[in-house]
Amino acid sequence: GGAAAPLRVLVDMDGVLSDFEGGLLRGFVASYPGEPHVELAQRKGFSALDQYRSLREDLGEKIASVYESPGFFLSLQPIPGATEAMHEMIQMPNTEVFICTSPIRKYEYCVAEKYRWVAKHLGPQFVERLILTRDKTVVSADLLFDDKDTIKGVEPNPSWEHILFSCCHNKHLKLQPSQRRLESWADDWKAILESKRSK
Ligand code: T3P
Repeated sequence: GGAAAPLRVLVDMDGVLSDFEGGLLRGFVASYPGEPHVELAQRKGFSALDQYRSLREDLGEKIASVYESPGFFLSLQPIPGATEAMHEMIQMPNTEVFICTSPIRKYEYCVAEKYRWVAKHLGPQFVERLILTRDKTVVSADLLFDDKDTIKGVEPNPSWEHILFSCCHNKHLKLQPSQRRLESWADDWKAILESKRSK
């Protein structure tokens, strides 16, 4: 047969490459030491905003002030194994890797800091491969690694298979039998890539 088509992989940023939840909790406790907080083991649901708001109404704007602050996105720590996995993935033959991330609605600091974070932790070859979009369903690929449980947009049938990347807020979720997870970057992400290659 002819040459197999390259495999195209999208990797989300917050919760998959960068530790949004860890940085958010640390920033909240530092800024609001007297206020109650949600331990990472108690996080449930993708939106930290919703969980803090339901803990107490006014905590919503306080948690939002943390991730809307200048420096927040740039200061996030890499998820363990993430930078190593990305460097390994981009070297693989017949493999096209992109980072696909959604900026927050208050985009002023977030957008520039996402670029700077990728330059700092992954390098210029990944800055070339950074996609910022609020709608990931219109981006075509074979795979999307993302910690968000439900990824919706204008395209009802996205081309990618969503692999749920485990994170504190989605650990408890029971997946459909057809859905797959990557527990961490120590888990077998290469086997997931291989399972999608055209033979
Ligand atoms: P990403 O697409 O890289 O996962 O919502 C915009 C971005 O901010 C998105 O980035 C996810 C992240 N985010 C959270 O992870 N949790 C939240 O509670 C909020 C408000 C944003």
